[in-house]
Amino acid sequence: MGYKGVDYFGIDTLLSEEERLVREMVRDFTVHEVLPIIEKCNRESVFPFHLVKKMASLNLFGPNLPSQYGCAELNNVAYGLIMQELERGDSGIRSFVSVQSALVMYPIFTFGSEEQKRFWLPKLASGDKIGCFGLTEPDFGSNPGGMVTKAVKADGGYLLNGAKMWITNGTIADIAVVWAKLDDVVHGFLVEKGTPGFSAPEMKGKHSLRASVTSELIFDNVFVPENMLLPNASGLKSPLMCLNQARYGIAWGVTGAMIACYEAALEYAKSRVQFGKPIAGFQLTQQKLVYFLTEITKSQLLNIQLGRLKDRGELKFQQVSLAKRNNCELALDIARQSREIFGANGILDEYPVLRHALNLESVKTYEGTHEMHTLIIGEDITGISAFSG
Ligand code: TGC
Ligand code: FAD
Repeated sequence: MGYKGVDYFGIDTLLSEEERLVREMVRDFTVHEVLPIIEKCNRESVFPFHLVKKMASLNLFGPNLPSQYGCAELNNVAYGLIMQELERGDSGIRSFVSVQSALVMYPIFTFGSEEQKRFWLPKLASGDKIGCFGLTEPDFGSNPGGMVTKAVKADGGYLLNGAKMWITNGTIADIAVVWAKLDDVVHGFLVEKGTPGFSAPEMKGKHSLRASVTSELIFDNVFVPENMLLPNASGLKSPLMCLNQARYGIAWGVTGAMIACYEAALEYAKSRVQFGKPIAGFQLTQQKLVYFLTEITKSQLLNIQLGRLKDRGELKFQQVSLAKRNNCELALDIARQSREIFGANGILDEYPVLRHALNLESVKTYEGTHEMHTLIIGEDITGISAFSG
């Protein structure tokens, strides 16, 4: 019998048949294509590039975008389930799909001209082109509105100068969605790999997300033709709208990482004997396992409602913040405590728990730190901004 997942509350009954089928398909992909290779990729710090075409063949890129652009046109719950199953494998694989879908295809779909959509979306959906999203700068992470990357009008286009940092997929991307100020207003630009003055060196030395490419983007008088400006993006709100899509996927994704850690810890606890009995028989171990299952179940219910709200067009960005904040915090805690159940064995890459814990350090940080989401929700419920001053 195939892998059944964790479903303590019969949450499957809340899913449509199509949603379950999509989940099973990606579950199968993770079992057969990701889990057998991921520890090696992590150890060697390489992204498994050969999976790109396989993921494209399963329609995993931009899966909630319209079929006229080569996408699967699934609902947002199915999209979330895709993220959950991918991150049960590794946060780096989910990151790749998040960036391609939520941070590259979504902005082109939402802010692009019809010509840009027709040209880029089918190529990104088929994995023939890879994208990245450049918002964060060396001196502006939580506060992207302070960005100093700048575009100035030039004959037939724009000249771009500045630098981005911590950009997932940067080095392997064919196209970068870059946010820069033009006359002091944030705009989105599409910058192609190989454009003179544009380079994307890979950042090395990461203890986290090792199976994912992270890069700098450097713009030294890069000429961007007029038709590569995203015509319908204007102001910081435009990149922030993209972040909502990615944060939504992360809320679902990290539930997959929680499930991976819980299942590994449960299996280990039942077989590891100390003081004459399996460690699963000690109350303190059971307390941890019950805590993991409880938080997994709560996050699954949160995600479903999040998805249903999104499908009805009723989702507020502050609700996305609440789910991203909560689920990332819990996932990291579950991964760390799972590692403890393994004792010394927990530091070996024979088991997935420390890899997930280290990955989740990034996932809790990117797409808005825990503190940023606290302040976003805090502002929403009090009406008072506490970001500065
Ligand atoms: P603020 O004045 O609050 O907002 C400007 C305008 O935008 C509106 N807004 C949003 N709209 C849609 N979605 C959101 N999430 C929005 N947040 C704010 C806001 O209402 C306002 O609209 P209007 O009509 O009044 O103009 O802007 P601020 O400069 O004070 O900043 C707000 C803050 C701190 C919340 C924001 O900058 C923020 O979210 N900071 C965190 C930065 C972040 O998350 N960066 C992520 C980079 S990308 C990444 O990490 C990819 S990881 C990839 C992977 O998966 O591998
Ligand atoms: P800082 O903003 O310097 O924050 C440092 C600390 O100060 C944090 O704890 C923060 O919460 C706290 N802090 C800051 N301001 C306040 C405040 N007002 N009140 C209280 N506390 C505060 N970015 C992209 O644009 N594209 C990508 O593809 C991308 N991929 C990434 C991949 C990885 C592996 C990582 C690690 C990051 C990635 N990022 C990406 C960048 C990520 O979004 C930023 O790291 C994140 O937004 C935080 O910014 P920072 O690291 O500069 O931290």
